[in-house]
Amino acid sequence: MDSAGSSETDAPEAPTMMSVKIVIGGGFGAGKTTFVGSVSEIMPLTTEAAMTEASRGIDDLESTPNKATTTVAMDFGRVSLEKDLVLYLFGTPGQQRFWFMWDDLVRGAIGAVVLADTRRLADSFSPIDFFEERQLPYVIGLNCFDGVQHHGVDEVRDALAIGPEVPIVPCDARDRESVKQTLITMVGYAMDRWVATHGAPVP
Ligand SMILES: Nc1nc2c(ncn2[C@@H]2O[C@H](COP(=O)(O)OP(=O)(O)OP(=O)(O)O)[C@@H](O)[C@H]2O)c(=O)[nH]1
Ligand SMILES: [Mg+2]
Repeated sequence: MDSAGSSETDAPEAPTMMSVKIVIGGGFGAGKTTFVGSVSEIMPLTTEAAMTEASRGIDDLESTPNKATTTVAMDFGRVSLEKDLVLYLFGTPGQQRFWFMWDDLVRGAIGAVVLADTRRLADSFSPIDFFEERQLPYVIGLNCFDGVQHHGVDEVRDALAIGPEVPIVPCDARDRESVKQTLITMVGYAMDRWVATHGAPVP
């Protein structure tokens, strides 16, 4: 082998950067915008609109009395998990009248986090159905409002009627490390699902 050839071979390979899209879903006020904002390395794009008197009686504000805004289109953020893996996060709107956006938001995603407020678990049914219908891998992030987990992981699994394979991760949407751990679980689960379905490593 000539010297020119060998120097080419010896040159360290530049790491291949991989970027993936993840959707953050969940019921109204489950903490989706907070989740994206606390982990994003860029100033998150948000589409918050003030909640008006007109929403009283339609939106359940009992569990989040200080909530003054709601997402009307999406949240967008970016976080690097490893030096060669970048996640693009798309938070969905929680109010049912904006759910027509969800079909566009999930396009191209490798998986989803369903944020659940354990005081209002029933709000998670529709998001779970949505991701199951589309066969998109999802994990449940149990957002512990006020640091309290009102139900254990097994209770939540029973209540939501989800299989034993779906990871349920207690988290705090306001805490960057906690959000990061939830995302790591999501990516690992999506990769496992890929291997199980395709019988081959993730490309
Ligand atoms: N105490 C506590 N408050 C939280 C937590 N996560 C979110 N919040 C608060 O709960 C409220 C709702 O949070 P958002 O992040 O706007 O919820 P969302 O799911 O994006 O809401 P929509 O887009 O309207 O569906 C805000 O006032 C947050 O500050 C949490 O883990 N603990
Ligand atoms: Mg929001």
